[in-house]
Amino acid sequence: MSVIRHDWQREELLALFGLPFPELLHRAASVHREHFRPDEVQVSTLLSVKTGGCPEDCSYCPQAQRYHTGVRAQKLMSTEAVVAKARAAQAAGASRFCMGAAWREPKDRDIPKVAKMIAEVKALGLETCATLGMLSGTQARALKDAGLDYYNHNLDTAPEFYGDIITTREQQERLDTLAHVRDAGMKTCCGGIIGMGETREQRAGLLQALANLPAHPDSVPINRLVQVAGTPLHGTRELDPFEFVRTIAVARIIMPRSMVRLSAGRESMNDELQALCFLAGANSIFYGDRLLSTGNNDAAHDMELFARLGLKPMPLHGAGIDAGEPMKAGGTVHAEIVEPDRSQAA
Ligand code: SAM
Ligand code: DTB
Ligand code: SF4
Repeated sequence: MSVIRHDWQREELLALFGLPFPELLHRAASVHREHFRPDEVQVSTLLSVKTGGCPEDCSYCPQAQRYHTGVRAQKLMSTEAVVAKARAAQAAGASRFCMGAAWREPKDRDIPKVAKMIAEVKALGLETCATLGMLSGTQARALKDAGLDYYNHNLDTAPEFYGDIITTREQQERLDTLAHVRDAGMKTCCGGIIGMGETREQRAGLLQALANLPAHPDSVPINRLVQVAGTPLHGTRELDPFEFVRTIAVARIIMPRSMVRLSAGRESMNDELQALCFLAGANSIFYGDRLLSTGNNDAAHDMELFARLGLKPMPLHGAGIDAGEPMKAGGTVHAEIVEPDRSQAA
């Protein structure tokens, strides 16, 4: 039975990364089954409610104003337009709707507008998520009061590589925002980007930082860098796809109860690579034809892939076979798909 740890050492993670591939996948798949049905994948849809024109210098990002990527700056969308998109996402099978804004941080005057969007999306019966940049404690509480379930704010990369990627804000400021989000009682969605030219040790460093947060993020988005012309990271050497799968597997092993999300970069993965990621313990995807400013996989193709693999979208309140209560000591580790007793899931 895997235990929840917050004291992972870099060497332990590197030892996991270095396991023979079949052994690593076996371990990850075993941990996955302790907490989740391996045939369920949670589907979230993203909407960019405020695109482009961002003052930050994140060197991967097509929405940073300073890079010439062709992304046009737009104003905050109207609540009506956001709700219409949320309805469509729900009708297409999404259970969570994530609203993203290309802001360093929201201004206080933006909060009531975003709060209204959140309240109306929540009223549809969707889980709500937002990613708006850094938040103060007061802003986090206002979003929580509006009905926000999750806040996405990524560590992005290992502490020692961070300064090579972003100079306009410190990683510590990200940790502060995550603390405000937890203190306000929201769930955290926090991950990073792989394939930015980091070393394996730095990939391990990102996962170590995530697992050693005061609470494991409820969702861990693992993005594979989407290389956009005009950004400084365009032209970065492509990562070996198996190294990406290893990263997913190590994330699953060290954060056993978290939803590990195959996030940006899925469009450039073939079906076989995505299947390996699901085998390695990924159990969430961004679903719908767009991410924020870039494209995503065709939704019909995703459903076809689910059908070919015998996967199904995770029901809204079915996040994990042990959701709500910790699994009883001696709980069975299933070696095959079994019907979990949903009466025990809150
Ligand atoms: N502006 C807010 C912020 O940075 O916190 C929220 C939106 S921002 C686009 C959310 C996350 O998207 C970033 O932290 C980064 O991890 C991811 N991201 C942005 N551009 C990406 C790219 N080209 N490839 C992969 N992930 C990317
Ligand atoms: C996350 O970790 N990945 C998503 C979400 N959180 C907001 C964003 C991916 C953005 C990819 C580039 C774009 O479409 O602009
Ligand atoms: Fe701005 Fe967020 Fe892009 Fe950084 S990742 S440039 S903060 S939109």
